[in-house]
Amino acid sequence: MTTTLSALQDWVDQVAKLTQPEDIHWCNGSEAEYKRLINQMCRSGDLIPLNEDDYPNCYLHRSDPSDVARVEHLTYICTRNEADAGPNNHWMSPADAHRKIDALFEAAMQGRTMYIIPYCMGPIDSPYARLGIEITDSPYVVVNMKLMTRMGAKALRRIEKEGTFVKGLHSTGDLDPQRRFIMHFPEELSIKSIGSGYGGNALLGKKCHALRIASWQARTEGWLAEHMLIVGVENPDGVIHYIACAFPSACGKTNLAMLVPPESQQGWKVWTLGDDIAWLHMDEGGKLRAINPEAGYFGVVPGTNTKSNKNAYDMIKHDTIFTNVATTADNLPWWEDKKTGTPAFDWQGRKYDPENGPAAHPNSRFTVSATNNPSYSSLADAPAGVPISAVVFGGRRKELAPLVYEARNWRHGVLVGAGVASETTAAAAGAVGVVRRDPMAMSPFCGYNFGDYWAHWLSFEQRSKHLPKIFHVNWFRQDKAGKFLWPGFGENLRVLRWIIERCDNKVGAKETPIGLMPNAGDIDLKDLDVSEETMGALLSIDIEQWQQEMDSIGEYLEGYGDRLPDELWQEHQQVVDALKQAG
Ligand code: OXD
Ligand code: MN
Repeated sequence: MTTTLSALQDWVDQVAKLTQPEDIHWCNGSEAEYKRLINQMCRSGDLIPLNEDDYPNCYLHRSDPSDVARVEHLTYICTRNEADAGPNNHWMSPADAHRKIDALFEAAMQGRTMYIIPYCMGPIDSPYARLGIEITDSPYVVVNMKLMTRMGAKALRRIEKEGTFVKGLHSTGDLDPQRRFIMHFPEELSIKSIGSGYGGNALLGKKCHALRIASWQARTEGWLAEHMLIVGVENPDGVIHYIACAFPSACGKTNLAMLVPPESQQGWKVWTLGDDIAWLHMDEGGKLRAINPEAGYFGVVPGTNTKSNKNAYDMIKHDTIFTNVATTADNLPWWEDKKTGTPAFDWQGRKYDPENGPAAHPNSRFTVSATNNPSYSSLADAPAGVPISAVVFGGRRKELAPLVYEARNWRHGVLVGAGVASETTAAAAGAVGVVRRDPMAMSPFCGYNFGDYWAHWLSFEQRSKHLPKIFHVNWFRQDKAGKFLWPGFGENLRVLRWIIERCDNKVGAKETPIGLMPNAGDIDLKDLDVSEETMGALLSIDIEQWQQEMDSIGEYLEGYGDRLPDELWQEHQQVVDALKQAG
């Protein structure tokens, strides 16, 4: 397979000249190709087959121990004008970035096969989908891209028809962290990544294309590319509301997207459309419609058990690639909180010794096709996507943020999103558990200046009277002794139900300085071990703490100088004034 598109062929030739691969393989995306690469990697030791009886077609990949997470400090947005990348990104001029990274790509593929992966982000026939080509020397990337995207011949045909595609060049290089960079050139719709095989750094369709480059494209084309799950919540009458939720990495997006309703919530069902990324377009009626650009999940494994996420637990029992989990003596994958089995070998393949830390890496991952998921919604493949009733922001906060509150209107909702903060997790290299600002959960992923991004969000208000309502949730609030106040997981459905009732104007709410909150008794607590008193604590707001929070948000927003839209300041002032009055 080669191509009729000369721009593509020229680029492939240029890359081959620079990187000097031994072979070139155009991926067609077939099952046979997938199997062949899997077998090849089993022979080379890149993959280890897992217990075929209990985990059929499942494989383990052990990465280099220095290459286990996204590397935000080595991730750059390379725009001609530094201010366009904004204080939220590391910046390098395109000329310097190309020079620096091309030097690392020189002869990088010697002795290796160069794979050309045509892929489509979004349903293949969707007008909202966008195309890309990833060139890589990693067969691990190819098989992961096969599970995560619509990859192969059909995507290539659409690329040849449209002529436009995002160019992604990747090599695992020598895995030396000193020679590792993830560079984005939004003005050129291109990405260059070297020195890492980790998902977020190497599967270029995901964070690099579907968020950083797409967010830039989305601004110029009038849509939004967001770090959001998409879920359909079906009530006992069969009516489904679709909700898009933005939480920072490893804050439970996959769990919420695959929520299993508890027994007390008879008749409710939850359908998964996506667990990480949503592209939101406005339709002719002014409704926001969402597609999930991805076709698979790259999820955090530890903590997955039959109670926390039964769907995910079952979904990863077959046709799954595991990265950096531990194994048991009978070669089953094992991870902390799996609640069954014991580890024999840790994620680095050493005999398990608790002295060496957790058996599975805290950011160990599964890669799996979305169709494996028992709660998969076939609308995930619908070209027109689904209409969104509510947008929900959230973070991991021990204190301060109540279980749920609603923004007064779209503008206020943009401020609520801009103020999101969360404790850091193992999904990115660096300290864990430190509170940091993560506006719209997009801090590591917005491909341009956040000031311009908020202005873009605000601009939707002028375009429609039918925008979704905006909410904020916090599943992670703790008491003084460090105990979680809310049980989370399946019980989160109770909060989603309140959100839906608000969208349908079926329930009232209490006005507070930070937004609208549930009245006592409006969140169903039937058969739940949460007392009225605990619920009171979950829904309490501490005026003094919130005043400090607004000061801290204000200081953060000031960092965006004159790129910050005035409307956001006005919204900020409104909350500050309301808190003053209440205090
Ligand atoms: C992810 C992340 O892998 O957000 O989804 O880091
Ligand atoms: Mn994510």
